[in-house]
Amino acid sequence: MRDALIEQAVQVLRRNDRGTYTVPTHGLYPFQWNWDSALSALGFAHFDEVRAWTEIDTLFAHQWEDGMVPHIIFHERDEGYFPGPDVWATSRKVPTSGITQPPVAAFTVRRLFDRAKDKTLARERAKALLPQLHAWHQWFFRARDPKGSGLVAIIHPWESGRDNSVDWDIALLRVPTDGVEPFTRRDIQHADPAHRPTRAQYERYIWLVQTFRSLGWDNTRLHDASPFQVVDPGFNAILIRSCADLADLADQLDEPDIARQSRDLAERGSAAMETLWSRAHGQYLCLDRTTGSLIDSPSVGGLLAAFAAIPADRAASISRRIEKLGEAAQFLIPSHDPTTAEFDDLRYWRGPAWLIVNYMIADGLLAAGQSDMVDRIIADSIRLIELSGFAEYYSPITAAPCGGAHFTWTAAMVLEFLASPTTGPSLPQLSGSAMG
Ligand code: 9WN
Repeated sequence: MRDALIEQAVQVLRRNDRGTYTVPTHGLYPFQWNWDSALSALGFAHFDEVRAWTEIDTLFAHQWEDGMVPHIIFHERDEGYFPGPDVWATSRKVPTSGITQPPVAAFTVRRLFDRAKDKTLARERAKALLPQLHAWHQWFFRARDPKGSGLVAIIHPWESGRDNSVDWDIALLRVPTDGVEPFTRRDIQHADPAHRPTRAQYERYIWLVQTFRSLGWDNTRLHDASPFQVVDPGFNAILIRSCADLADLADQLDEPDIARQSRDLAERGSAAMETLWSRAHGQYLCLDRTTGSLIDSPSVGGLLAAFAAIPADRAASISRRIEKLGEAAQFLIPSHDPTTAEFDDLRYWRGPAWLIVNYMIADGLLAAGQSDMVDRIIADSIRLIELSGFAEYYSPITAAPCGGAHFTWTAAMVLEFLASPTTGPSLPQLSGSAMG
């Protein structure tokens, strides 16, 4: 069974490979997405290290001059996705969107580097990427933390990667819909509308895009101009982890300045993360920066905080939270608490389980010594694959496959879970035969 799953995962990656980048899945998402690519490279590394590095190189070839790495790169024209390049209108030679996504790339690069069989190649590629990764991280603190709080805000739900999470509901109501140009959604032609965000949410997503576009995508203005500014613990944990990983990598690659600056950013972020802790929920919560209040929404974003180094008692509490969620769900980890009224087991980020999130939480909890919970998360992830294939996401109640099929990052995570020396502690090592 394990070898068959590995073989299928490799096939999914090959099917979505466009040579120098991968699409998340055929049809629904026909371009390169930022954190999809970064996480998918981990999968490629199991059978083609050169291809893994190329995925990251392509992503960073489209970094903006100010340091931002965009969330979508529109390498080829395709009318199957909305909003396409004409809506974003960012005036790039190869069109891109104008917002970003969770900065998981430095974590990936460090992992590729540490595990590399071809050390010479890894050194060369990592060394070249180091300043670009650092520039992106610095951009975040400049453009999305203008008051120097140590934590960054997202200014569009799409930046979080958890597009329609319950976390954004109240803040999103502050985004108007007047003046939104007429549009036709394409996503609901590929996926079940009951699994996707609502029309009312899309109108607000597009209002934000139009507003940022009218400001010329000038990142010195967008943060303050946005009526939506949310500090997401999951997003910040990814940034903090990436800064810490970049610091270690920079030490190994003899770049002391990048190492020191990255370590400072990670330390400041970790200290500030404590302001997001909720004793009542036993997990971290989002902060609405426009009101200054924590958002009372116990979502997986607050559990993903474990991806960064957090105090041991916090990690233990998060582990207990996940255990509790497991009493109401058959499959870990629901993206929202199943005991709340807002939970919807099929609708995207309002309940379904996502393997990439499982992977990052498991990775963080493993480092924090929560290995029993890690084993459970990995076992549930594999059960989802066995029952429902390589879907975009799954009902945590029934395991029903949702969204797009043959999903790239889901396949990459399966390779990580089944073939990885660091995240599959209780699973015996595989022979390389199926990886061909
Ligand atoms: C908008 C590609 C992306 C993921 C996101 C996921 C979804 C896009 C969409 O798909 O978002 O970026 O159109 O729904 O929410 O996390 O990167 O897989």
